[in-house]
Amino acid sequence: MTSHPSQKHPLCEKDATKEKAASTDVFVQIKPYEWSKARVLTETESEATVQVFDKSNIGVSIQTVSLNDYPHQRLPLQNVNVYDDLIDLPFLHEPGVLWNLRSRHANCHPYTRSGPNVLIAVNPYQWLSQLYTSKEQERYRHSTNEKLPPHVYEMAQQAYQGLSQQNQSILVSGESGAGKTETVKLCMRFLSQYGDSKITDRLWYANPVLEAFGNAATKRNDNSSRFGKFLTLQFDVDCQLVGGRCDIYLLEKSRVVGIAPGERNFHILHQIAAAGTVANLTSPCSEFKCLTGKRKESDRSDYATTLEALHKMGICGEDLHTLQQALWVILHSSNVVFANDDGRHDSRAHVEDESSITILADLLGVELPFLAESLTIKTMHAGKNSKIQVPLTVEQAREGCHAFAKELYAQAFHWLVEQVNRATTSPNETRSIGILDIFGFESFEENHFEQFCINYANEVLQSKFAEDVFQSLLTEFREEEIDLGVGYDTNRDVLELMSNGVLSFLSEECIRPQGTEAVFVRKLHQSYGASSRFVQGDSQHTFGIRHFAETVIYDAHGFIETNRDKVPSNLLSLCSSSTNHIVNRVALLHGISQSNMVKNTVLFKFNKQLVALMRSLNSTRTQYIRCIKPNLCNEPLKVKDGVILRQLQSSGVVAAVAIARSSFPHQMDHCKIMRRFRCFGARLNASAPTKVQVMCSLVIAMRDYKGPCDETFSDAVMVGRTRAYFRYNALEYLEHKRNSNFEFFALIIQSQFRGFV
Ligand code: AD9
Ligand code: MG
Repeated sequence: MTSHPSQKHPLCEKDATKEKAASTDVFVQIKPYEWSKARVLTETESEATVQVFDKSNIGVSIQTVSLNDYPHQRLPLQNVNVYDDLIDLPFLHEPGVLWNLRSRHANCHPYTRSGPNVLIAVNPYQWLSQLYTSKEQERYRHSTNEKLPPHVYEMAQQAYQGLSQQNQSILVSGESGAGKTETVKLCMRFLSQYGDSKITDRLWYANPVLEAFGNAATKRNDNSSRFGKFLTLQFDVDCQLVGGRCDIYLLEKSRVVGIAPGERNFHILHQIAAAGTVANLTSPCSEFKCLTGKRKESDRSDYATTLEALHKMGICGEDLHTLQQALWVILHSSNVVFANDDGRHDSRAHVEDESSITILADLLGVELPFLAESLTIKTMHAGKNSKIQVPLTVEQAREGCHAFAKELYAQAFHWLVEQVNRATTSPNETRSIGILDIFGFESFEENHFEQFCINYANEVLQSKFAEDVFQSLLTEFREEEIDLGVGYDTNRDVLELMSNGVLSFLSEECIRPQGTEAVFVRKLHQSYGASSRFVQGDSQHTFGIRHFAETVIYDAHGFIETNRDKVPSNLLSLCSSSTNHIVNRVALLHGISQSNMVKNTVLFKFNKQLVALMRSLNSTRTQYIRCIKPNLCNEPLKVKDGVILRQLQSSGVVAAVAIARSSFPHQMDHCKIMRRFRCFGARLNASAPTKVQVMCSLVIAMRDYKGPCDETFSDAVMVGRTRAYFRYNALEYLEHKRNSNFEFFALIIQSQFRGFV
């Protein structure tokens, strides 16, 4: 569907008038990820001299571009209208998609459809209040025949309407700071219309609670969610919103003890330290080693907001006190310093300053000597009934203390999620809308275990995405009465490499007492060396995977320890003796499962969660929201082409549609075909052409057509009920021929004109 006039970018209007004269307007790839509009001045087989235009459509330079360097160096720029739906772009190529998104973004239209089930949301980084008024909500709620501009509300309303048939889900993805969490909140806000305020308020208050405990300031986002979330909104038999619950994935608990420069720990730790609410245990923030990063003026008042939200969730009194104490344990544990007497790295450690653990013992409700011993000595089984006590080195003691703090934070978070779910879940669920807010594909200079897990989840979700997009295309073709007769590439081989390969070899090394990462990588290489998806690394600790988005090289250092996720047994016994029931959970939940080492590994547990998630998603109708960052400095109205293109690729938007359209990537509706290619002699009724009429005019227009593999018209074009689909070169051939015709007529007119003179 073409956008209404107010949505047109000024550039596009200018260009539309010039379209006939500017016979060879193209997108040229100046460098990777950078496309510019240009006009071809002269052209040979291998290169073209072009006038390049800047973003304001002003010719800025003349350049010679080699047509051999990039496969799609020169792509025709036809119909520079701005479309609400990428599917309507006559040429589905990256610069075309980019042009469309960029133009919409400049005009404060952050949302664009890509087919019936996919919405692209380019983060506006400014609150476009006019888009989110209650009037707008009403408009989308009551839209029946009117096709409204693409919007998150449209997706939410479609999900709601679909409830009468089956459960629904909306998958929101994108990289950090792309706007996933805000988008989920917009969906929630829209769907809150269908519930009474008592329930919707409670659901709403779950957000500040989860964000206080699960979010932190990072370099890319001041309020970055450090966990994945699947929110299930529950509806009763009358389709009224009656409650909700959430599942969480992969909390980044390592942040508790290690923060990258310029980042902060979880908000709640800063907040509680700033507020200092536990009698006799207060310390200024700066005294806690785990609270690095800039101080926020609002930390103290934010804590008041968090407390209010906790109260709304029913977390108060003794429960709140227990939770606060657990947080203080984490803060104080970061201040414990281990030392040894002779300074040798392998000699026995002791706690340097006893006062630091006096507070800790108090908070944990255990005796001071017991705590000191648990932190510095490990008990090992020697034979059946005897145990020996082995003193720890400074390094080992520090690592044990870190493992304890991380696990305690994770357990506090899980406990909190249970309480939130208890407060918000309804027993009257008959239908549901699931909303997934999950980290997008990651590829950094160095990629570790966390990136592997995140990318594994993204591959799993991508396989569903590609299947759904392909299915919707099949439906479209069925409606067009076309038999497509093609399949599509799946990413099954990557999933097999990641689950059967990485997951099982890593598990093997995790349970082997002397397991090493080098052996894990070697086993992977031995079994998958021949796979096209496996890339050999340049050391014995690195390996690469060709993901659907791009190739990522992983550094396997730390894979085993992170995956084992062990809390030392001496600290587990300490936890079971604590008077704090959240601390007890560390021993109860972590300790029990430790008896089965494979089942306790991070990847095993995550895989199990993913399987459950996919099972539940597969029983729903799924819609997708792909959030995109327009620039890396989080500023409104700024667009960096490379940044957007990279995300389009890694979110699989263009790839998935291209997979689906691989055989017939371009399309045009019947009326347009008749209008556009009338110059080839088709004198037919252009306002309501029939399929046969369109077929006839295309046959005439393409009678000389020969594709790169000698295809003729019948191989290159499929004419459907309302539109025709073209193979890669076919539409280009028609456009080129049409432009040549115009030039020819222009010459005749010119010569006649000269004759008159
Ligand atoms: V992360 O993976 O949790 O680090 P998200 O969740 O993708 O990330 P988030 O929703 O937190 O990003 O959005 C980042 C920032 O973008 C917000 O703090 C807002 O300042 C900004 N944002 C996001 N969506 C919108 C919007 N619809 N309108 C205006 C927005 N600003
Ligand atoms: Mg987020």
